[in-house]
Amino acid sequence: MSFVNYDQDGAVAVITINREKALNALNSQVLDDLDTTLNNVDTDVVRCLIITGAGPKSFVAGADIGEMSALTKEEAEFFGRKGNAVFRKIETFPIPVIAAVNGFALGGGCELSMACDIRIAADNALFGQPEVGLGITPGFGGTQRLARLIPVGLAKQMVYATTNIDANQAKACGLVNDVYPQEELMPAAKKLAGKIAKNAPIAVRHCKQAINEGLDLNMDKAIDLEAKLFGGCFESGDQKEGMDAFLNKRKHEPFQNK
Ligand code: DAK
Repeated sequence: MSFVNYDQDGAVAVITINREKALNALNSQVLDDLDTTLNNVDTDVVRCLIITGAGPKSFVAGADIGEMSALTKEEAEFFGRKGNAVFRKIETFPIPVIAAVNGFALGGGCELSMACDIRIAADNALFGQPEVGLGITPGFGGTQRLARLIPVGLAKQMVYATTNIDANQAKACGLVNDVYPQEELMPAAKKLAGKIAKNAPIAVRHCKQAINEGLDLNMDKAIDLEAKLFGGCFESGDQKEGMDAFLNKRKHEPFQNK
């Protein structure tokens, strides 16, 4: 049995962390299942992924505290590396990934959402990094990605004081793009994913790479990276079709990913 469901509908696929009884907490098996699921995504066909949690209450309530409680230093390091490798796989996944945050996004759950390109939330979402209350530091990127996504003082308060923020506060500080009533979250996520999937896939992938890698570079290097990725779109069928359609005042044909 897998703790991760995968549902593909054309160019959009939904990954659901499915361990509802434990509020979708991430144990080793969930991380392994997530890794395997990601490895099996057919990125020739799928153009946008959505990650969400099973049930109405929780996206992911963190790493599994029961499993972590008994770890030795070496095992904890291994567990941390496993989680970080999966989260990094999501962050660098060739196609965009949307987190549809449907409730608790605590600890590893907040961190999972931050590894995604875009976060949207249901109005019951709650974001936080409660780790220091458990005697540990955030270990799946929480000290790094949070401070890059929201004002650093607020990130520090969330991490040092374990202050949680609700969906509206998350929107106000830019952690999520939009907030929806619970029942509207997945339709909204699919609509957004569909919009992304309709655009030229090679160009979208290159944009993801340019933005993510560019953020770690100085502006001269970042612009150089952008130029390379811009050039990389040319001579593709989709570039020719997109521009030809504009010049001839017609709607472009569906992009072909080539
Ligand atoms: N782990 C394991 N089980 C969890 C869980 C978690 N994080 N969160 C909830 N559950 C389980 C509960 O134990 C309970 O199980 P049963 O008792 O029914 O068997 C079930 O889910 C329902 O939870 P509650 O009964 O507590 O539900 P409530 O609505 O009353 O409360 C809650 C919901 C989300 C407020 C509460 O469950 C809660 O506070 N959960 C823990 C949240 C949390 O502290 N999350 C952060 C976990 S620490 C690192 C790598 C990774 C990490 C750190 C370091 N390194 C390598 C350095 C990551 C750390 C974390 O994510």
